[in-house]
Amino acid sequence: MRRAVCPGSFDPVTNGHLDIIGRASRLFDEVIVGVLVNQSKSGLFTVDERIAMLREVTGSYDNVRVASFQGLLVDFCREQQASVLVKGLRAVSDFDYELQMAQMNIGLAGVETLFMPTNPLYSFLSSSLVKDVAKWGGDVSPHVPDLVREQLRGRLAVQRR
Ligand code: COD
Repeated sequence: MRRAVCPGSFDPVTNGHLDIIGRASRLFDEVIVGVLVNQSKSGLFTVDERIAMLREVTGSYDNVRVASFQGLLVDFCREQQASVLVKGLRAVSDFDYELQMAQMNIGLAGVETLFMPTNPLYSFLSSSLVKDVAKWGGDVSPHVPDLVREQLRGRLAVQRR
C-alpha cells in the first residue's frame, strides 16, 4: 500500500492545506494528515479542535485519516508505515527550509518528500494570515472552509470579551 503523510500545524486548516491533501489523496492509497503537538507553542486552537475540523473537512475523502504526533516526523512516518511526506510549496521562500527538512528526513530515516506546487489561488495563504485577517474582522470566506470560518469567529469573539 502506498501511504503518505501530510504534516503540519493546521492552526487552523486552510483551503491551501486542503488542496494539497486532496491532490495527495489521488496519488496515494492512503494519506495521513499529521497534526504536530507543539508543547512549546500554544496555538489559537487546541490540537483536538484542529483534528476535529480536519476530520470534518476531509470527510469526503475515503482514504484520508487524521492523527496527531509529537517529536520527530520521521518517527510518526515509521509508526504509520508511510515512507513519503507530501508538502506544498507556496514560493521560493518556502523552499530553503523545506529542502533542509527534506534532506534531514532522508538522512534520518530514508523518508522521501514530495513537493507539490501550490494552487496559485492559494499561494499567498497561511494559517497565520487567516487568523490575523479574521482577528480584525476581515472576510476569510474565500480562504477557509465555512466550518473553520465559523470556528474562527467564535474563538476570536471569546478572546475579545
Ligand atoms: N498552499 C499549499 N500548501 C500549503 C499552504 C498553501 N497555501 N499552506 C501550507 N501549506 C503546506 C506546506 O506544505 C506546509 O508544510 C504544510 O502545509 C503545513 O503547513 P502549516 O503552516 O500548517 O504547518 P508548519 O509549517 O508549521 O508545519 C511544520 C512541520 C510540522 C511539518 C514541521 O515543523 C515538522 O516536521 N515538525 C516535526 C519535528 C521534526 O521532525 N523536526 C525535524 C524536521 S527535519
